[in-house]
Amino acid sequence: MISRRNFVMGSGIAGGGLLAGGTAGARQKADTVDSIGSAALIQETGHTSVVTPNGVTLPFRMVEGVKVFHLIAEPVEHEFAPGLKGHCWGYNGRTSGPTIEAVEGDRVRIYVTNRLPEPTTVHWHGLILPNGMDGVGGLNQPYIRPGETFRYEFPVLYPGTFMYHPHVDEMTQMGMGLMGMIVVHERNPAYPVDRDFAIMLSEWYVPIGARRPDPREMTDFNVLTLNSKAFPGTDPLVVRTGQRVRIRFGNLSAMDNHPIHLHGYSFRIVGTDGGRIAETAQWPETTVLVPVGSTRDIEFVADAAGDWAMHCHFTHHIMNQMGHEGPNVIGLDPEGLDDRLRPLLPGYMTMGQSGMSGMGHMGMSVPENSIPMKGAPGKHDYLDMGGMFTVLKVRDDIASYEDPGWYENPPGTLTRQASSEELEADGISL
Ligand SMILES: [Cu+2]
Repeated sequence: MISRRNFVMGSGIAGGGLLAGGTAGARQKADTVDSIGSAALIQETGHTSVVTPNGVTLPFRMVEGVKVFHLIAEPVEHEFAPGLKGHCWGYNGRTSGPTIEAVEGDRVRIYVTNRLPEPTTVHWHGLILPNGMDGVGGLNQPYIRPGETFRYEFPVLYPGTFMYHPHVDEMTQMGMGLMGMIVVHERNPAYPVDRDFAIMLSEWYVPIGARRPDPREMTDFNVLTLNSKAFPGTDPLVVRTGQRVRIRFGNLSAMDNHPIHLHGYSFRIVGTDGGRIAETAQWPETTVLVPVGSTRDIEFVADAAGDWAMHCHFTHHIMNQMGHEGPNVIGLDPEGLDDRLRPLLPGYMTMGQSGMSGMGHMGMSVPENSIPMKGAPGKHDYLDMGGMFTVLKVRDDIASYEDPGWYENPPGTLTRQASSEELEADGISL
Protein backbone atom coordinates (compact mmCIF):
# COMPACT_ATOMS: atom_id res chain seq x y z
CA MET A 1 0.00 0.00 0.00
CA ILE A 2 1.24 3.43 -0.90
CA SER A 3 2.12 5.61 2.07
CA ARG A 4 0.61 9.03 2.60
CA ARG A 5 3.97 10.67 2.13
CA ASN A 6 4.82 8.86 -1.09
CA PHE A 7 1.40 9.63 -2.37
CA VAL A 8 2.07 13.33 -1.91
CA MET A 9 5.51 13.26 -3.43
CA GLY A 10 4.27 11.44 -6.46
CA SER A 11 1.42 13.78 -6.76
CA GLY A 12 0.89 13.82 -10.42
CA ILE A 13 -2.40 12.35 -9.31
CA ALA A 14 -5.52 12.90 -11.26
CA GLY A 15 -6.09 16.60 -11.10
CA GLY A 16 -9.60 16.27 -9.83
CA GLY A 17 -11.53 17.73 -12.67
CA LEU A 18 -15.21 17.57 -13.20
CA LEU A 19 -16.30 14.01 -13.07
CA ALA A 20 -19.45 13.18 -14.83
CA GLY A 21 -22.19 12.85 -12.31
CA GLY A 22 -25.81 13.71 -12.13
CA THR A 23 -27.52 16.02 -9.77
CA ALA A 24 -29.56 13.23 -8.26
CA GLY A 25 -27.75 13.43 -4.97
CA ALA A 26 -27.64 17.19 -4.87
CA ARG A 27 -29.80 18.04 -1.95
CA GLN A 28 -29.33 21.65 -1.37
CA LYS A 29 -27.46 24.61 -2.66
CA ALA A 30 -25.93 26.77 0.00
CA ASP A 31 -27.63 30.12 -0.22
CA THR A 32 -24.47 32.11 0.28
CA VAL A 33 -22.28 30.41 -2.29
CA ASP A 34 -21.18 31.71 -5.62
CA SER A 35 -23.26 29.66 -7.99
CA ILE A 36 -20.41 28.62 -10.27
CA GLY A 37 -18.27 27.05 -7.58
CA SER A 38 -20.90 25.46 -5.44
CA ALA A 39 -23.06 24.03 -8.20
CA ALA A 40 -20.05 22.43 -9.80
CA LEU A 41 -19.03 20.89 -6.54
CA ILE A 42 -22.43 19.47 -5.78
CA GLN A 43 -22.83 18.17 -9.30
CA GLU A 44 -19.47 16.51 -9.07
CA THR A 45 -20.01 14.50 -5.94
CA GLY A 46 -23.66 14.54 -5.01
CA HIS A 47 -22.91 15.90 -1.65
CA THR A 48 -24.42 18.54 0.52
CA SER A 49 -22.52 21.77 0.31
CA VAL A 50 -21.26 23.12 3.61
CA VAL A 51 -23.17 25.93 5.27
CA THR A 52 -21.03 28.44 7.15
CA PRO A 53 -23.40 30.30 9.52
CA ASN A 54 -22.84 34.07 9.19
CA GLY A 55 -20.32 33.22 6.49
CA VAL A 56 -19.81 32.23 2.88
CA THR A 57 -18.02 29.65 0.76
CA LEU A 58 -15.09 30.82 -1.37
CA PRO A 59 -15.97 30.62 -5.07
CA PHE A 60 -13.56 28.89 -7.42
CA ARG A 61 -12.94 28.61 -11.13
CA MET A 62 -12.01 25.40 -12.95
CA VAL A 63 -8.92 25.94 -15.09
CA GLU A 64 -7.75 22.85 -16.95
CA GLY A 65 -8.81 20.50 -14.20
CA VAL A 66 -7.51 22.63 -11.33
CA LYS A 67 -9.75 24.42 -8.83
CA VAL A 68 -8.47 27.97 -8.64
CA PHE A 69 -9.21 30.10 -5.58
CA HIS A 70 -8.16 33.62 -4.61
CA LEU A 71 -7.78 34.78 -1.02
CA ILE A 72 -7.14 38.44 -0.22
CA ALA A 73 -5.85 39.23 3.27
CA GLU A 74 -6.98 42.75 4.15
CA PRO A 75 -8.36 45.06 6.83
CA VAL A 76 -12.14 44.63 7.25
CA GLU A 77 -14.93 46.38 9.10
CA HIS A 78 -16.71 43.73 11.13
CA GLU A 79 -19.83 43.69 13.31
CA PHE A 80 -19.42 41.17 16.15
CA ALA A 81 -23.02 41.66 17.28
CA PRO A 82 -25.49 44.51 17.04
CA GLY A 83 -23.85 47.33 19.01
CA LEU A 84 -20.23 46.32 18.52
CA LYS A 85 -18.24 47.00 15.39
CA GLY A 86 -14.53 46.50 15.01
CA HIS A 87 -11.58 47.33 12.78
CA CYS A 88 -10.38 43.78 12.11
CA TRP A 89 -8.34 41.85 9.58
CA GLY A 90 -9.87 39.15 7.41
CA TYR A 91 -9.97 37.49 4.02
CA ASN A 92 -12.03 38.72 1.07
CA GLY A 93 -13.77 41.38 3.12
CA ARG A 94 -14.77 39.25 6.08
CA THR A 95 -13.81 37.48 9.27
CA SER A 96 -13.92 34.56 9.54
CA GLY A 97 -12.65 34.18 5.98
CA PRO A 98 -14.75 32.31 3.41
CA THR A 99 -14.84 28.52 3.78
CA ILE A 100 -12.76 26.70 1.17
CA GLU A 101 -14.56 23.61 -0.14
CA ALA A 102 -12.89 20.94 -2.24
CA VAL A 103 -13.26 17.24 -2.95
CA GLU A 104 -10.83 14.46 -2.11
CA GLY A 105 -8.46 14.05 -5.06
CA ASP A 106 -8.86 17.63 -6.33
CA ARG A 107 -5.90 19.67 -7.31
CA VAL A 108 -6.24 23.21 -5.94
CA ARG A 109 -4.38 26.40 -6.76
CA ILE A 110 -4.83 29.17 -4.25
CA TYR A 111 -3.60 32.68 -4.92
CA VAL A 112 -3.01 34.77 -1.79
CA THR A 113 -2.85 38.55 -2.12
CA ASN A 114 -1.56 40.57 0.81
CA ARG A 115 -3.32 43.88 1.40
CA LEU A 116 -2.32 44.04 5.05
CA PRO A 117 0.17 46.60 6.35
CA GLU A 118 2.63 43.79 7.23
CA PRO A 119 3.92 40.53 5.70
CA THR A 120 1.81 37.39 5.89
CA THR A 121 1.59 33.79 4.60
CA VAL A 122 -1.14 31.14 4.68
CA HIS A 123 -0.76 27.78 6.37
CA TRP A 124 -3.20 25.04 5.35
CA HIS A 125 -3.74 23.47 8.75
CA GLY A 126 -4.14 19.70 8.69
CA LEU A 127 -3.72 19.20 4.94
CA ILE A 128 -1.06 16.74 3.85
CA LEU A 129 0.93 18.61 1.22
CA PRO A 130 4.42 19.24 -0.15
CA ASN A 131 6.67 20.96 2.38
CA GLY A 132 7.11 24.08 0.27
CA MET A 133 3.33 24.66 0.28
CA ASP A 134 2.96 24.51 4.07
CA GLY A 135 3.08 28.25 4.52
CA VAL A 136 5.31 28.82 7.55
CA GLY A 137 6.95 32.18 6.90
CA GLY A 138 10.74 31.92 6.89
CA LEU A 139 10.73 28.12 7.22
CA ASN A 140 8.83 27.01 4.13
CA GLN A 141 8.69 30.20 2.09
CA PRO A 142 9.57 33.88 1.99
CA TYR A 143 7.00 36.25 3.46
CA ILE A 144 4.22 37.51 1.24
CA ARG A 145 4.97 41.21 1.56
CA PRO A 146 2.30 43.91 1.32
CA GLY A 147 1.10 44.17 -2.26
CA GLU A 148 2.44 40.75 -3.32
CA THR A 149 0.44 37.75 -4.51
CA PHE A 150 1.71 34.20 -3.93
CA ARG A 151 0.58 31.03 -5.61
CA TYR A 152 0.05 27.81 -3.66
CA GLU A 153 -0.79 24.57 -5.46
CA PHE A 154 -1.26 21.05 -4.15
CA PRO A 155 -3.54 18.03 -4.36
CA VAL A 156 -6.06 17.58 -1.55
CA LEU A 157 -5.73 13.95 -0.69
CA TYR A 158 -7.95 13.24 2.28
CA PRO A 159 -11.46 14.23 3.22
CA GLY A 160 -12.05 16.07 6.47
CA THR A 161 -12.25 19.40 8.26
CA PHE A 162 -9.21 21.65 8.20
CA MET A 163 -8.38 25.33 8.64
CA TYR A 164 -6.28 28.10 7.12
CA HIS A 165 -4.50 30.92 8.90
CA PRO A 166 -1.38 33.11 8.65
CA HIS A 167 1.97 31.79 9.83
CA VAL A 168 3.71 35.13 10.25
CA ASP A 169 3.07 37.27 13.34
CA GLU A 170 0.44 34.69 14.27
CA MET A 171 -0.56 36.33 17.55
CA THR A 172 -1.44 39.62 15.87
CA GLN A 173 -2.90 38.26 12.65
CA MET A 174 -5.17 35.65 14.22
CA GLY A 175 -6.01 38.01 17.10
CA MET A 176 -7.24 40.45 14.44
CA GLY A 177 -9.40 37.83 12.71
CA LEU A 178 -7.39 36.16 9.94
CA MET A 179 -8.64 32.57 9.82
CA GLY A 180 -11.01 30.30 7.92
CA MET A 181 -12.25 26.74 7.52
CA ILE A 182 -11.35 24.19 4.83
CA VAL A 183 -13.75 21.34 4.10
CA VAL A 184 -12.66 18.45 1.92
CA HIS A 185 -15.56 16.23 0.90
CA GLU A 186 -15.29 12.55 0.25
CA ARG A 187 -15.26 11.70 -3.44
CA ASN A 188 -17.82 8.96 -2.81
CA PRO A 189 -19.66 9.94 0.36
CA ALA A 190 -19.61 7.03 2.78
CA TYR A 191 -21.22 9.14 5.52
CA PRO A 192 -23.67 11.39 3.71
CA VAL A 193 -25.51 14.04 5.70
CA ASP A 194 -28.38 16.37 4.87
CA ARG A 195 -27.06 19.43 6.66
CA ASP A 196 -23.36 20.14 7.02
CA PHE A 197 -22.24 23.18 9.05
CA ALA A 198 -18.79 24.73 9.58
CA ILE A 199 -18.09 26.89 12.63
CA MET A 200 -14.81 28.54 13.61
CA LEU A 201 -14.34 29.32 17.30
CA SER A 202 -12.23 32.33 18.22
CA GLU A 203 -11.68 34.89 20.94
CA TRP A 204 -10.87 38.56 21.01
CA TYR A 205 -10.12 41.36 23.40
CA VAL A 206 -11.88 44.56 22.41
CA PRO A 207 -11.43 47.23 25.10
CA ILE A 208 -14.77 48.80 26.05
CA GLY A 209 -15.52 51.66 23.68
CA ALA A 210 -12.65 50.75 21.33
CA ARG A 211 -12.98 49.39 17.82
CA ARG A 212 -9.66 47.66 17.35
CA PRO A 213 -9.15 44.24 18.94
CA ASP A 214 -5.99 44.12 21.06
CA PRO A 215 -4.10 40.98 20.06
CA ARG A 216 -1.64 41.35 22.95
CA GLU A 217 -4.25 40.16 25.45
CA MET A 218 -3.35 36.80 27.00
CA THR A 219 -6.19 35.93 29.35
CA ASP A 220 -9.10 38.34 29.54
CA PHE A 221 -10.87 37.74 26.24
CA ASN A 222 -14.18 39.58 26.22
CA VAL A 223 -15.63 38.80 22.80
CA LEU A 224 -16.07 35.06 22.23
CA THR A 225 -17.26 34.15 18.78
CA LEU A 226 -18.69 31.54 16.41
CA ASN A 227 -17.52 32.48 12.90
CA SER A 228 -16.49 35.82 14.41
CA LYS A 229 -20.02 36.57 15.66
CA ALA A 230 -21.13 36.89 19.29
CA PHE A 231 -24.73 36.18 20.32
CA PRO A 232 -27.16 37.71 19.49
CA GLY A 233 -25.27 38.22 16.22
CA THR A 234 -24.97 34.46 15.57
CA ASP A 235 -27.18 32.88 12.89
CA PRO A 236 -29.25 29.90 14.06
CA LEU A 237 -28.62 26.46 12.59
CA VAL A 238 -31.88 25.50 10.86
CA VAL A 239 -32.62 21.84 10.25
CA ARG A 240 -35.65 19.78 9.23
CA THR A 241 -36.76 17.07 11.64
CA GLY A 242 -35.21 13.73 10.75
CA GLN A 243 -32.25 15.11 8.81
CA ARG A 244 -28.75 13.82 9.34
CA VAL A 245 -26.60 16.67 10.59
CA ARG A 246 -22.86 17.23 10.77
CA ILE A 247 -21.31 20.20 12.55
CA ARG A 248 -17.62 20.86 11.95
CA PHE A 249 -15.88 22.98 14.58
CA GLY A 250 -12.45 24.55 14.26
CA ASN A 251 -10.69 26.45 17.02
CA LEU A 252 -8.12 29.16 16.33
CA SER A 253 -8.55 31.01 19.62
CA ALA A 254 -5.34 32.39 21.08
CA MET A 255 -5.49 30.66 24.45
CA ASP A 256 -8.69 28.72 25.09
CA ASN A 257 -10.12 25.33 24.29
CA HIS A 258 -13.90 25.40 24.08
CA PRO A 259 -16.26 22.71 25.40
CA ILE A 260 -19.20 23.12 23.01
CA HIS A 261 -22.43 21.75 24.44
CA LEU A 262 -25.48 20.90 22.32
CA HIS A 263 -28.82 20.56 24.08
CA GLY A 264 -31.44 17.98 23.18
CA TYR A 265 -29.17 15.44 21.52
CA SER A 266 -26.60 12.78 22.01
CA PHE A 267 -24.10 13.03 19.18
CA ARG A 268 -20.96 11.23 18.13
CA ILE A 269 -17.58 12.81 17.62
CA VAL A 270 -16.72 11.39 14.22
CA GLY A 271 -13.64 13.25 13.03
CA THR A 272 -10.66 15.46 13.82
CA ASP A 273 -8.28 17.37 11.59
CA GLY A 274 -6.37 14.10 11.44
CA GLY A 275 -9.26 12.35 9.70
CA ARG A 276 -12.38 10.27 10.31
CA ILE A 277 -12.54 8.38 13.62
CA ALA A 278 -13.20 4.65 13.20
CA GLU A 279 -16.79 3.87 14.13
CA THR A 280 -15.67 1.49 16.89
CA ALA A 281 -13.74 4.36 18.50
CA GLN A 282 -16.62 6.86 18.52
CA TRP A 283 -18.68 7.31 21.63
CA PRO A 284 -21.73 9.32 22.56
CA GLU A 285 -21.33 12.83 23.93
CA THR A 286 -23.34 15.97 24.56
CA THR A 287 -20.29 18.24 24.81
CA VAL A 288 -17.34 18.26 22.46
CA LEU A 289 -14.08 19.79 23.61
CA VAL A 290 -12.47 21.63 20.70
CA PRO A 291 -8.83 22.29 21.58
CA VAL A 292 -6.90 25.24 20.17
CA GLY A 293 -5.43 24.34 16.80
CA SER A 294 -7.85 21.46 16.21
CA THR A 295 -11.05 20.57 14.46
CA ARG A 296 -13.83 18.26 15.64
CA ASP A 297 -16.77 16.92 13.62
CA ILE A 298 -19.96 15.77 15.30
CA GLU A 299 -22.92 13.95 13.76
CA PHE A 300 -26.46 13.18 14.85
CA VAL A 301 -29.95 12.65 13.48
CA ALA A 302 -32.12 15.66 14.26
CA ASP A 303 -35.08 13.64 15.51
CA ALA A 304 -36.32 16.11 18.14
CA ALA A 305 -38.00 19.33 17.06
CA GLY A 306 -37.36 22.44 19.12
CA ASP A 307 -35.06 25.37 19.78
CA TRP A 308 -31.97 23.74 21.21
CA ALA A 309 -29.18 25.84 22.70
CA MET A 310 -25.64 25.24 21.50
CA HIS A 311 -22.89 27.05 23.36
CA CYS A 312 -19.48 26.95 24.95
CA HIS A 313 -19.90 25.61 28.48
CA PHE A 314 -17.31 27.96 29.98
CA THR A 315 -19.71 30.43 31.54
CA HIS A 316 -17.33 33.30 30.88
CA HIS A 317 -17.50 32.44 27.19
CA ILE A 318 -21.23 33.11 26.95
CA MET A 319 -20.75 36.63 28.23
CA ASN A 320 -19.75 39.68 26.24
CA GLN A 321 -17.67 42.64 27.37
CA MET A 322 -18.37 42.37 31.08
CA GLY A 323 -15.71 44.04 33.21
CA HIS A 324 -13.97 41.90 35.82
CA GLU A 325 -12.75 44.76 37.97
CA GLY A 326 -14.51 46.14 41.02
CA PRO A 327 -15.83 44.51 44.18
CA ASN A 328 -18.18 41.54 44.32
CA VAL A 329 -21.50 43.03 45.42
CA ILE A 330 -23.63 39.86 45.26
CA GLY A 331 -25.76 39.86 48.40
CA LEU A 332 -24.98 43.49 49.22
CA ASP A 333 -27.81 45.70 50.47
CA PRO A 334 -27.24 48.87 48.45
CA GLU A 335 -29.65 50.97 50.56
CA GLY A 336 -27.95 54.18 51.55
CA LEU A 337 -24.95 53.57 49.33
CA ASP A 338 -26.64 54.80 46.19
CA ASP A 339 -27.99 57.88 48.01
CA ARG A 340 -24.55 58.78 49.22
CA LEU A 341 -22.87 58.24 45.87
CA ARG A 342 -25.40 60.04 43.69
CA PRO A 343 -24.27 63.57 44.58
CA LEU A 344 -20.83 62.56 43.35
CA LEU A 345 -21.97 60.33 40.45
CA PRO A 346 -25.36 61.47 39.15
CA GLY A 347 -27.54 58.51 38.19
CA TYR A 348 -25.29 56.05 40.00
CA MET A 349 -26.87 52.66 40.75
CA THR A 350 -25.17 49.72 42.42
CA MET A 351 -25.61 46.72 40.17
CA GLY A 352 -25.08 43.01 40.44
CA GLN A 353 -26.07 42.60 44.10
CA SER A 354 -28.66 39.97 43.15
CA GLY A 355 -26.52 38.36 40.45
CA MET A 356 -25.65 39.39 36.94
CA SER A 357 -28.90 38.47 35.22
CA GLY A 358 -30.78 41.56 34.22
CA MET A 359 -27.71 43.61 33.46
CA GLY A 360 -28.20 43.07 29.75
CA HIS A 361 -31.80 44.16 29.49
CA MET A 362 -32.53 46.83 32.03
CA GLY A 363 -31.87 49.45 29.43
CA MET A 364 -28.87 50.92 31.18
CA SER A 365 -26.79 53.15 29.00
CA VAL A 366 -23.55 51.60 27.89
CA PRO A 367 -20.46 53.16 26.38
CA GLU A 368 -20.71 53.73 22.65
CA ASN A 369 -19.80 50.68 20.54
CA SER A 370 -19.84 48.14 23.37
CA ILE A 371 -21.89 45.10 24.34
CA PRO A 372 -21.38 44.67 28.08
CA MET A 373 -23.26 41.50 29.05
CA LYS A 374 -25.86 41.98 26.39
CA GLY A 375 -28.25 39.23 25.32
CA ALA A 376 -31.50 39.40 23.37
CA PRO A 377 -35.24 39.08 23.94
CA GLY A 378 -36.23 35.39 23.85
CA LYS A 379 -39.63 33.79 23.33
CA HIS A 380 -40.40 33.33 27.01
CA ASP A 381 -38.15 35.84 28.71
CA TYR A 382 -34.92 37.71 28.17
CA LEU A 383 -32.10 35.46 26.95
CA ASP A 384 -29.23 36.82 28.98
CA MET A 385 -26.28 35.29 27.20
CA GLY A 386 -23.75 36.50 24.69
CA GLY A 387 -20.57 35.21 23.15
CA MET A 388 -20.39 31.61 21.97
CA PHE A 389 -24.10 30.94 21.94
CA THR A 390 -26.43 30.00 19.12
CA VAL A 391 -29.59 27.97 18.58
CA LEU A 392 -30.15 24.74 16.65
CA LYS A 393 -33.70 25.12 15.29
CA VAL A 394 -35.20 21.77 14.34
CA ARG A 395 -38.60 21.96 12.64
CA ASP A 396 -41.05 19.60 10.97
CA ASP A 397 -41.92 20.29 7.35
CA ILE A 398 -40.04 23.51 6.75
CA ALA A 399 -39.77 24.57 3.13
CA SER A 400 -36.66 26.72 3.53
CA TYR A 401 -33.74 27.18 5.87
CA GLU A 402 -34.71 30.75 6.71
CA ASP A 403 -34.90 31.43 10.44
CA PRO A 404 -38.31 29.95 11.33
CA GLY A 405 -38.74 32.09 14.46
CA TRP A 406 -39.27 30.63 17.93
CA TYR A 407 -40.46 27.09 18.54
CA GLU A 408 -44.12 26.54 19.48
CA ASN A 409 -44.08 23.95 22.24
CA PRO A 410 -46.81 21.32 21.85
CA PRO A 411 -49.52 21.55 24.54
CA GLY A 412 -48.45 19.98 27.82
CA THR A 413 -44.72 20.04 27.05
CA LEU A 414 -43.77 23.45 28.45
CA THR A 415 -42.69 24.06 32.04
CA ARG A 416 -44.80 26.60 33.96
CA GLN A 417 -45.41 27.88 37.42
CA ALA A 418 -46.84 25.23 39.76
CA SER A 419 -50.32 25.80 41.17
CA SER A 420 -51.02 25.55 44.88
CA GLU A 421 -53.36 22.59 44.20
CA GLU A 422 -50.58 20.73 42.41
CA LEU A 423 -48.10 21.43 45.17
CA GLU A 424 -50.54 20.24 47.80
CA ALA A 425 -51.48 17.12 45.83
CA ASP A 426 -47.81 16.16 45.58
CA GLY A 427 -47.04 16.88 49.22
CA ILE A 428 -44.77 19.86 48.69
CA SER A 429 -45.12 22.57 51.30
CA LEU A 430 -43.52 25.98 50.89
CU1 LIG B 1 -15.26 28.60 25.40
